[in-house]
Amino acid sequence: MGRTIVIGDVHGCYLELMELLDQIGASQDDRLFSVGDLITKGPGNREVFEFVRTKKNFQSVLGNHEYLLLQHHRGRAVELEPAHLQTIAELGSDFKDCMAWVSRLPHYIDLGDYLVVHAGIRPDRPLEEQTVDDLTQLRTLDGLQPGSREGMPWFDRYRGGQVVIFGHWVFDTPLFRDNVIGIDTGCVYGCRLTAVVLPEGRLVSVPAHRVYAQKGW
Ligand SMILES: [Mn+2]
Repeated sequence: MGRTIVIGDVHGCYLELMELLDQIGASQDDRLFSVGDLITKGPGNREVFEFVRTKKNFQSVLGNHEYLLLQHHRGRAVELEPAHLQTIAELGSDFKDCMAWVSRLPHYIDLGDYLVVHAGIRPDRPLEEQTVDDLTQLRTLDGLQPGSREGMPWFDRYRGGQVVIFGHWVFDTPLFRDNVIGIDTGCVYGCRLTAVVLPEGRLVSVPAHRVYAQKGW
C-alpha cells in the first residue's frame, strides 16, 4: 500500500521539491499532500504550479499566500507584497488558471488520524467552525488578528487526539509532538524543505540551494 506524504511550505522552490520527492522515493502509489503556500517568494512558481496541477496523486490545502492572491484576483482590496506581484508576472497568462485551481483548494484535509492545515486551528472550536483566516494564518491565541504573534502558540494549547500537520510557522527543526507536527523549515529562506512520511512519522528534508527571500513578513 502507498504511503501518505505531507510536504511543508514549498514557496516556488521547485528544485528542492523534486529533490525531496526523489529522496523519499515517492511513487504513483503514494498520496502526496501539501500544507499550502506552494507558490510566491521562490524562483520556480510556474514550474511548481505546472507540477501540482498535473500530478494526479497530489492534493494541497489553501495557504495564506494563495488565499491573498485569490482575493486580489477576485477584486478585493488586499495589500500585495512585491513577491506577489512577481508571482503574478511569472505566471503570466497561467495566472487565471492558477487562481481557478487555488479556488478549489480545501481549507483543510481530514485524513482521520491526521488533519492537514496550513497554519493552525483554534483548540476550543469544532473543525467546521474554524474560519478560513484562522486556518490559513493562525499563530497565537491571545492576539486580535489571526496572524498575530503575541501570546501562546495555538499548538501549545491544542489537546485534541487528531494529529494536526501544519506549515506557516517556520521552525529551525520540525516541531514533532504527539498531536502536532510543524513542517515549515523555511526552504525559501535558505534553510530546508521538509516532509513527513506517514504512518511511520518519518521526517525527511533537503537543504535549500540558496536564500531566495528574506524572512520578516
Ligand atoms: Mn509560508
